[in-house]
Amino acid sequence: AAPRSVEPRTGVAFPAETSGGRRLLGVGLRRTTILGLKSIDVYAFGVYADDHDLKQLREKYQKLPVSELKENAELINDALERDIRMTVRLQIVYGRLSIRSVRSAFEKSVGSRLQKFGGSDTNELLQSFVSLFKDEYKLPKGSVIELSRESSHVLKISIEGEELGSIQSKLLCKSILDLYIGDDPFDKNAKYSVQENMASILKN
Ligand code: DAO
Ligand code: DAO
Repeated sequence: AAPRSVEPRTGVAFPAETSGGRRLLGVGLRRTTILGLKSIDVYAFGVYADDHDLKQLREKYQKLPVSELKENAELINDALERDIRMTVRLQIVYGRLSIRSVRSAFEKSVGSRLQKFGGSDTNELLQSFVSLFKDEYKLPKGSVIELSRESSHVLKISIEGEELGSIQSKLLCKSILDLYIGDDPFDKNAKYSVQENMASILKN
């Protein structure tokens, strides 16, 4: 079955395919709490992957039934690790996002994953990426950001179709994707849908 393409709580719609023919696998919502109290919806997101690249994993998983693949942690691990082109498309729903708060949220969320996967010496990598987020950018409601893992683990970031920069780092690519499909994802239903659709692509 095709994945749902509208994030239900925000009404944000995602194209079935994104740049380079990557296919939509799941949609979700990133929320946060401010002042430890109020919950806000920050952005809706869609997770995409290149079919052909995913099929690298076919040989390894083909023998398992879809029902098992949907729950298989190793499959997610391979999706995070391997040279598979993927994109996370974000659409901002919060109307008062400042670049300063994006930077500090990023340092927290991505920073914790860099530490989890890379150990202690990751601050320079984090700062080199965060330095791309210049104060003069604006992210009004509706803005679209794409975080893409290109071939050979190049992370590319674009806002409204304009490339902001790219950096080659397997660790950074993995850490960002982990926010959406890893162990403690922003939206469990989104992760579940991504994995279910990966499983069915591998069986086709
Ligand atoms: O206005 O202080 C505030 C709350 C801002 C919350 C920011 C969360 C940012 C999450 C990352 C967004 C990435 C586009
Ligand atoms: O939600 O915590 C998170 C991670 C969000 C990653 C988004 C990075 C977007 C950066 C855009 C910067 C624009 C100046």
